[in-house]
This record gives sequence, C-alpha cells and structure tokens, in this order.
Amino acid sequence: MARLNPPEPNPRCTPFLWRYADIRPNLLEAGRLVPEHQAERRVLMLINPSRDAPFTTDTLYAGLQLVMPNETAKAHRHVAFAMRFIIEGQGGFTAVHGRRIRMQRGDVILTPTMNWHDHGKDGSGPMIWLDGLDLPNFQHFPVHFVEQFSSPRYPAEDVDTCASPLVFPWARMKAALDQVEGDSAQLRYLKENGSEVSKVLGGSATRVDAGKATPRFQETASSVYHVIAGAGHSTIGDKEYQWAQGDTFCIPSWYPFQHFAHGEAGDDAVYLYRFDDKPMLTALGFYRTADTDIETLVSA
Ligand code: 1HN
Repeated sequence: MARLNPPEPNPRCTPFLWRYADIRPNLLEAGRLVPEHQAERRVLMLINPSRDAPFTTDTLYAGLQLVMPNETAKAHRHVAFAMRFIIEGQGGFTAVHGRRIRMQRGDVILTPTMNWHDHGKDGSGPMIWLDGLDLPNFQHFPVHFVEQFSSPRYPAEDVDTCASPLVFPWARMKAALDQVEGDSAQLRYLKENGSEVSKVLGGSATRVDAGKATPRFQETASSVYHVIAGAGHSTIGDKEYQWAQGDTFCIPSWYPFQHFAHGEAGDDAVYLYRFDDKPMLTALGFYRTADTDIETLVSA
C-alpha cells in the first residue's frame, strides 16, 4: 500500500540536459548512415536516462528530427499529437493534411491527431527540429496506430504561415513576450479561441532578462525546455544545469525549478521554449502547483 500511496508526486524520470553541441554531430552522422528509405522518421530520441523509449518525462516524448536536402519523411498519420519547434535549417517544410508549411527557425508547428503529414527539404544543409509527442500515454491506452499514405507525399498547397492556425511564428511570440513588464515573462501558445493546442500537450515561451531569473516553481506537470536564444542555468531539484542556445532539458513532475539568464543589464534577453502535459493534467483534475490551496480542491 505504501508503494501505491507515496507522500508526494513520484516521477520515475529524472531531470536531464542534452547539450546541442554534443548531440548534433550524432544526428548528422545518422543523416549519413541512415538513408531516407531506411527510416520512416530519422530522429534522435531524447530518452530519459532513468527510463526507456518513449519516455523523455513520464508523460512526454521529445526527439530531434533531421531531414536532408531532397529527402521526404513520407506521409503517414497517427493518433499521437505532435508539436514541433524549428531549430535550424532553410528550405524545410512540413505538409499537414494538404497544407504545406515552411519551417522557419523559432516557429512552432502543430500536427493534430490523424492529420496526414510528411516532411521535406529543398536547398542545402540539414533541417533540424524538436518533436514533442504524447507517445507515453499509449503505453497505458492501447489506442495508438499509424497509417501509411499510398505515396510518399500527401498532395499539398503552400499556406501563408502567418495566417495558419497550425503555426505560431516566433516573431509574433517574441514581440508579445517583449511587451510584458518585469524580469521575466511566460506566455502560452494558445489557439485563437484561447484554448490549449491539444487536449494532452501544450506549450509556452519564456523571456528572462539578462542577469535575472524566473520565479521558482513546482507543479505536477512535467515539461521539456529548449533554449531558443542566450545562455543561463536552471536549478531543478537540488542540482544546477548550465545551458546555451540549442540545448534541451526535461523537468519531471514536482521537481522545483527556476531559470536564470546569464549576462548583465543591457545584454539581450534569454528565450526558452517549452512543451508540457499541463492540458491533460488540468483536464483530469491532477494539475497543481506548490501554491495551490488544496482546501479549494475539496469544495470544487
Ligand atoms: C513521428 O511520427 C514523427 O511524424 C516524429 O514526424 C517522431 C517518434 C516516434 C514515433 C513516431 C513525425 C516520432 C514519430
């Protein structure tokens, strides 16, 4: 009974940081070793050292995906929901159910459940992005499946990324963050009607001014952070994690955390992207922070 009734939330995953400088060469080597026809998706999975795939946290999967010029990650569709943060490269695109979206650094692009999608790339050099999927859920709910489309690409037309509900352009998010007063700001990626991007996954972006910090936070949600720009460190539990642009780290449920931007007044602010399971936990009634007055949950 004690095993089933822990004194506090008890994630199996542990905090971890993947340095871009360390993992990028491995991803590019995968690009040389694994030709397009050998991999439906070429991804370097960011698997938590305390668990096996697909766990980046106990509820989130994260991975870096690579597409090289003239390749196609062929069209398929699945129950899992994906949100992608574009890290680097030019000429990449993802086609989501007939809408071809240009991948641009810093943009967040959604692939809703069961939408046909394929990825491709023109021009030279690698296209790399961070995939966030709700795959861990399907270890419990045996409802996940994938269908292959009859040809590598699902017929698609170019869309204006600024007008697509599937795209959150970085320029727009950055401008909104920069308008918020204070040492730091956090804004969620929300649909036009104000709702979260999916029932399971959601996301946000954070600005931390040079030399400043976010408030310390503790929540039942788990999250995956990616450094959009700048350098700094985070305390997660009782450890400190140094990071710089391109790095990705995970925060399991209930580990207290705080983000610190390096630099001094006048330097550029630091920007972080994050995706999390907050919508799912909220819908289930499991979302809570250290500040939540548990008595209010009793009467609710
Ligand atoms: C998947 O379908 C994609 O569609 C990316 O881009 C990563 C990781 C595991 C299983 C399916 C994609 C994935 C994936």
